[in-house]
Amino acid sequence: MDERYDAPEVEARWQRIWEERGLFRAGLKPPDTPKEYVLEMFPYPSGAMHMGHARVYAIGDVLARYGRMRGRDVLHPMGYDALGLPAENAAIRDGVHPAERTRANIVSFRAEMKSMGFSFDWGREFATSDPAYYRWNQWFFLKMLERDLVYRRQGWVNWCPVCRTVLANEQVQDGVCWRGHPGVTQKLIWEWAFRITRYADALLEGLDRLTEWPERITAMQRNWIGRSEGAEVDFPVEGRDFSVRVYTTRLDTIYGCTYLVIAPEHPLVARLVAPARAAEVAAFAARMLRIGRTERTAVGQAKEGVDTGAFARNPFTGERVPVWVANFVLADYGTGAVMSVPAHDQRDFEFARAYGLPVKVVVQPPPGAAQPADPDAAYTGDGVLVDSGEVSGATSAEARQRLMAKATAEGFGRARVNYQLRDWGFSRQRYWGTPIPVVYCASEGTPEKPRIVPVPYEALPVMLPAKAVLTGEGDPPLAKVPEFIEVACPSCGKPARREADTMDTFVDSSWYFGRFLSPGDEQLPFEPKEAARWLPVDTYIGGPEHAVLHLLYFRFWTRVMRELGLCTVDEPARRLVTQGIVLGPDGEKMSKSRGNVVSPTPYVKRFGADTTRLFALFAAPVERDFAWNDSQVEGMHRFLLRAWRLSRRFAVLPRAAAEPGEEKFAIPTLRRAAHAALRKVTEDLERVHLNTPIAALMELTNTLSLCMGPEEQERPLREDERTALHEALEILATGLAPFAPHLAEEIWSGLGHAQTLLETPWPAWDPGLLVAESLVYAVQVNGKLRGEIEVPVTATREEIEARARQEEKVVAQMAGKTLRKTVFVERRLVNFVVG
Ligand code: ANZ
Repeated sequence: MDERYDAPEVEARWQRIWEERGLFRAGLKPPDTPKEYVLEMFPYPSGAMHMGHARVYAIGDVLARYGRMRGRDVLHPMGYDALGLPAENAAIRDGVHPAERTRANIVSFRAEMKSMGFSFDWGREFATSDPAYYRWNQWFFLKMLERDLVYRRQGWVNWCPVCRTVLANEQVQDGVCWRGHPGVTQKLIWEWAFRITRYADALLEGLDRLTEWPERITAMQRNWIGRSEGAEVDFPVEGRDFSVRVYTTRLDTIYGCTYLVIAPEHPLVARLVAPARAAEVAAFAARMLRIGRTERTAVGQAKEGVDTGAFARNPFTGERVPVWVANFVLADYGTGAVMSVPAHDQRDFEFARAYGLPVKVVVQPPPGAAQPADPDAAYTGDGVLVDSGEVSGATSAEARQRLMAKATAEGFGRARVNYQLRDWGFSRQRYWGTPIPVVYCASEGTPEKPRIVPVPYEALPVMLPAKAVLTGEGDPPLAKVPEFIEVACPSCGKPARREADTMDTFVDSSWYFGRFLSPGDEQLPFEPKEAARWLPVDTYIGGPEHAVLHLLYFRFWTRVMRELGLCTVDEPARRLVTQGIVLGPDGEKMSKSRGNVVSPTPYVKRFGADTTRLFALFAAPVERDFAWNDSQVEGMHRFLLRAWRLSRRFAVLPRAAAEPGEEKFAIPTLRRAAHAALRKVTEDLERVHLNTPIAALMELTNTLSLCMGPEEQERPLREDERTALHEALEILATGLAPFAPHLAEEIWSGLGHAQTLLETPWPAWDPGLLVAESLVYAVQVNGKLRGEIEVPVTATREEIEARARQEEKVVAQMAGKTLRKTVFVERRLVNFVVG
């Protein structure tokens, strides 16, 4: 039979049928139907979809289709994370307006997704660049302003002195700006921040309940939040009326403190520096500023510093210690100052070595523990205190407690919890983002600090002006659009200026999952009633590169939304699936900027969407990275064609008029194979293992081929054989449905079903068919096969060994020898080792 499988025709036909029947639409089932919200991280609509996208949507689509077949009301939406730097940078290069580029990109991106047969509820689609969307970013901003969750602060940014503009981190490499100018420095500017740190503890505790998130991800979040319990201690500066306040987690080591170090940007630097050292200290601080924080504090970066010439007094010991400034102390962590204990902290140790500062041991490893062997390293563990006045002989833990009590009682120290987590600075000096809805009224406040007036809710959205000149130079683009920037103050009506910064696009992605619930809503970001139905997201799928920022922001935002009464959940997603990264053929992460992008479209055209989807899923387990290689695409295609041909052949096999004698294949074997495959597919889908079910379906196809070999083709089929084959083909189609949905529907309808697979409940396997009654064991003597025994599955090891020893050849081989060992491999073999 040489019928051709016309993938483009078949796929377009089923896509039409699904759409006509509205099978992807959520919320149409009776309200007591269990719900399932399947969400893939929405894409930035670049010019074309690549295999990385194809894979993530294929994973989500399998789960969404499977969920529907399990009878759930499935919400599976799609939209576009359309604002942001790439479109703006491209505009600076080639002059195409970001809005125009985005519109065109969305059209082609959508068409590519549709050609893949993804089961999105297209009626809910939106782009974050729609004013109807970003207006709610502005609404959230105002709500958060009311709650003091938004504030203005000074922050350091990358600054290119040639372009006279602020740069994103990704626009700077080794101090050179993306347009090739060296000398990028740090600049302090006013910016807006969200007070995410207010939720540090809540975000930390919430992680314990995220039992269906990969542990790797929750561990990274825990680290990022970085809760630390310690103490603040004040060291009075000699001859001055102020102190240096340090933060330490090792108060027990304070007798070993031999100097203090403060951050170059610390406001006290200028006040305490000795006049003779002022110039050197200022030069050092200026140089540190140019280097930038990330590079300065990188692991392995040499420790560098200068002496301020000032001294402070250790409040416990009364000892004088010099005060230094160094590169490794961060201005914005703890108090920006550290008490250095070189004997017990590695960084302090290296610094002391470099500058000849004293090292004083105050902690000995606990009795019985190995003594520190390396003279080039600090002993950083807890232990027993020595040379530490009143706490000598105490353990580190006791010492911390007692010293803390004393410091608190005398008022020079106190317990303190710190977090690594920083507030989220979200203003960008960019065009293609959400305008921040405030104006600066010059008639109040001072020219440097004008009054901030929020735009009233009724005046939202503050529209991004269509006309803007994007040069990548000078002031932020919006500051150069007078029609936008010059407004009447909403409060007093006098001339005012709008904020020219726009929002970070992480704002958009922090709550888009809510907007899908009621995308047209004009009263609220989304309807609380819909949130009650659909939230949390049941399975959220995306790349591990979002482990911290996006996933943390979206957890934070959910808590805020709950406080605003929009939803009742405090965690946005129940299960998180992080898929492996698709690498290009060159082994590098697939991305447009690297030029190693493989588009699914040529594969869809040549082999069809089903093959392309199947390959993207079969190539590797969901969470594993893999390099694109199309050698297996043909194999996938052949497998699908084989499955389809089998179903076609079955359709034309003649029926036997009466039962002819002997059966041509073992019906129980076929049925067992089919039900075993169904069970494997079902169980693996539940665990989001998506490559192994495909392997199980391939195996089933092999079994089916054996049953429908050429001989059977000629021979009329007995009715009971037909029934068994029909059932196995149905299971094959069902199992394929989430993965290769078009071909599966084609097989299914060929088997005589009027209803689509999507509307057909997922079947249950018959456990009765899967219990094997007996097992065959190989029996070996010294590794050589001497016989085979068949035993009931219920037999114990002792019974099996006893049976094996009775085998004739075994008896002969073992005669006169001593049994040294019996190797028993469950379900397989018994090996007697004799000598
Ligand atoms: C003295 C000491 C002795 C320290 C010792 C450690 C070991 P975490 O756990 O991250 O909170 N530190 C404090 N503020 C800092 C800053 N702004 N920049 C760089 N380092 C800073 O770490 C707290 C420890 O990091 C503090 O405890 C302090 O060094 C240092 F044997 O104080 B420790």
